[in-house]
Amino acid sequence: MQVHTVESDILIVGGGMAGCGAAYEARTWGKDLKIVIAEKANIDRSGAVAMGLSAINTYLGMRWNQNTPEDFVRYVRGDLMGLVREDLVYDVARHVDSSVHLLEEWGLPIMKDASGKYLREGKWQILIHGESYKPIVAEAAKKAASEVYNRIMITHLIKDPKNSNRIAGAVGFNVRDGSFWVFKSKAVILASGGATHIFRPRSVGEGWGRTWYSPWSTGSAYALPIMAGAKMVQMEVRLVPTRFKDGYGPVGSWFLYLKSYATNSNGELYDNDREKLRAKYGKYADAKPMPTCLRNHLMIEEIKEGKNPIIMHTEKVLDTKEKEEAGWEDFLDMTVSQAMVWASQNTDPKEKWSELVPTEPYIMGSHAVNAGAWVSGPSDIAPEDYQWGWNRMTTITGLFAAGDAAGGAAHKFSSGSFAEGRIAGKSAAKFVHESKDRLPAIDDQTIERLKGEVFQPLENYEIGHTFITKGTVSPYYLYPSQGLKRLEKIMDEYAGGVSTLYTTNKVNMNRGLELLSMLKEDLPLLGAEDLHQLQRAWELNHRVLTAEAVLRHTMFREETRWPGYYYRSDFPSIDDKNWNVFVLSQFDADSRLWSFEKAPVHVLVGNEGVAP
Ligand code: SFD
Ligand code: AMP
Repeated sequence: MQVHTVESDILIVGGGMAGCGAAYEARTWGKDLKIVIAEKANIDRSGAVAMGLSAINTYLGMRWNQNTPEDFVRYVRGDLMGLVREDLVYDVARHVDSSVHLLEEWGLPIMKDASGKYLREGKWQILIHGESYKPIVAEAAKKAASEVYNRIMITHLIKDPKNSNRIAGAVGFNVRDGSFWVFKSKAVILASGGATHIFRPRSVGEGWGRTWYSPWSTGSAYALPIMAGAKMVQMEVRLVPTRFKDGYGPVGSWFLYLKSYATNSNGELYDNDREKLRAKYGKYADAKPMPTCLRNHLMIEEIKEGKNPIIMHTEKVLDTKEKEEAGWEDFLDMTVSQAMVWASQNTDPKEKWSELVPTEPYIMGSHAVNAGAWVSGPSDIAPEDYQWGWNRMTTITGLFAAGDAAGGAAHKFSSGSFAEGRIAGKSAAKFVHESKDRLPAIDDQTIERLKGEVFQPLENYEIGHTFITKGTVSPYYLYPSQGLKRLEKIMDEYAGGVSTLYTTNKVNMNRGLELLSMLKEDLPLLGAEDLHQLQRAWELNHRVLTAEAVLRHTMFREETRWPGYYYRSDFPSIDDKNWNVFVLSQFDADSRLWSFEKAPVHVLVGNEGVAP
C-alpha cells in the first residue's frame, strides 16, 4: 500500500465554506507558512454549498447602517432561546460584511435594488444568483493554499505522543486510489461540515438518501474532535428546519422575500400565536422574530391536532413574472430536487400550493443551531472563562474549528462560516508564529495501528464475502448502509426523531444508548467491497459517535429548552433556574468514558435574554 506523508504548518480538514475562508486568511497572515487542505470530495463542488445557494443568510449591511453587530447578537440569542456564545456571534457579525464584499469581488453575483444596495430577502439575508457560489470561493482557496489534496477523507486526528493535549496532525485515505495519508502539522483547522443521516430522514424507500442538508455532511466535524478528547458544546440542539415536503425546498425566500404565508388544513394562520406560546414558554414567546424552534412548535401542535397538511400558499404570491422567476430560481439555485418534485407532480406553484413539513433533525453549528467544539473566544471581548488561547482554538492545543465544526455561534450560514474560517485561519497562523514549535512528533506505532484500523473494512469484506452461499448477506460483516439504517432507526425512535414527533425521555434514551452500544460493538465488523464503501464505513463511524454525543447531551439537559426541535416528556418546561447554561462534554478515548459539566452563559450585549 502506498503511504504518503505531508508536513505542513496548517492543515485544514474540509474545504467547504469555512475551510476555504481559513485557507484564504491564513495565507494573508502567514505568507511564509505551508498551508494545506485535505478534502474528501473536490473543493470546486464540495460541502453544503456544492449545489449553490440562492441567498446569503448573514449580511448586516453596516455600510448602509442597516444593522449593528449588537443587533445581530440580540437576534441570534433570541432565536436560540438564550444559549449562544455572544463573543463568538459578535466576532462573526463584525467580520461577515467584509467577507461578503470579498465574495462579490471574486465574482459572486449579488442582486441589487434600485438604489444599488444589496437586495434584501429579510432583515439579515440578501439575494444572490448563487449556482456557482462554491467554485468561486474554491478558486480563492486554491490560490491561497500551498497544496490542496482532494479525495482524501480524514478519519482520525493525531496528537503529540509527548503531550496528549497537543494536536500533531491527521490521517486518512484517498477515496479513489486507496493510498494512506499522514498529515503532520503544527496547527489543524477543523472545517468538515455538519451531520445528516443521524436521524432517519422522512425520505425512505425510493427517496432514501434525500435530505435537506448535504448527505455528505457526515459528522466528521464532531467525531474527530470527540475522539481526540476536545470539549464539545450544544450537541443536544438539533435543527429541525421547516421545508417544502419531499423536495426539502427551503422556506426563507418564500416567507421573507415573496411574502408567502402558511396555513393549516382549515385555512387558518397558525404560526404567529404568541398567546399560546406565552402560556407555556413565557418571555421566550416574545422574541422577534419568533425563534425558529417555536415556529416549528406551533406547526407540530397543528399536526398533533390533525390539522395537517400545513400549506404554503405559493399560489397567492407569484402574481408577477419577476416573482415567478424568483420562486423557481430559489430552488434551481440551491435545492434542484424541489423544482423536480414540482415538475414530477405537475405542480405549477403559481396555480397550486405546496405542503410544508418539519424535517428530520440535523446536527449543525451554522444554521439556527450551534452544536460543535467548545472554542476559545476573541481576546478583546470574550470573558475570561471563554478564553484559554488563540481565537477559535478548541480545548486541544493547536486544533481550531470553524463553521459547522465550531459550537456556540449560531446563524453563521454560508457567509458567517466563511468569515469564521477566516478568523480561525488568521488565528492559526498567529499560533504557528507565536508558539514557534517544531513539527510535533508522531508516534510510528500509532500510525501503523491507525492504518490497520482504517482499511479493516476492506479486509472484513475480503474474508467475509467468501462465506456467502446465496444472496449478499454475510454472517461475518455488515454493510455501511445496514449500519446506517440501524443508527437512524435508533435515533429516530429513541432520541426524538420524526416518528415520535421529536419527543423523548430518560428511559427512552437509556434504551437508545443500549442499542447504540450494540451497534458500536458491530462497527469493527463493517465490510467494504470497494473504496467507495470504505468511505461510507468511515462516515458511519463518525455519524455514530456524533449520535452518541447527541443522545448523551440530551440526557444530561433535564429540560425542554428548544420546543419544536425536541421535547423531553419527563422535563417538558424551560427551566432557566437550572439550565440557563451550556452543557459541555468530553470523551476520554482511553477509558471510553464521557464526562459532563455545565458552563455559564454570559450575556455581553444588553436587553436581557431575548431579542427586543
Ligand atoms: O436557506 C471532509 N445554507 C445556507 N447558507 C446561506 O448563507 N444561505 C442559504 O440560502 C442557505 N440555505 C442552504 C444551506 C445549505 C444547504 C445544503 C441548502 C440550503 C440546501 C447553509 C450553508 O451552506 C452552511 O452554513 C455552510 O456551508 C457551512 O460551512 P462549513 O464550511 O462548516 O461546511 P461545508 O460548506 O459543508 O464544508 C464542509 C467540507 O468538509 C468536507 N469534509 N473533508 C475531509 N475529511 C473528512 N472527514 C470530511 N468530512 C467533511 C466536505 O466535503 C466539505 O467540503 S438555507 O436552506 O439555510
Ligand atoms: P431557511 O430557508 O428556512 O433556511 O431560512 C433562511 C433564513 O430565513 C434564515 O435566516 C431563517 O432564520 C430565516 N427565516 C425563515 N423563515 C422565517 C420566518 N418565517 N420568519 C423569520 N425568519 C425566517
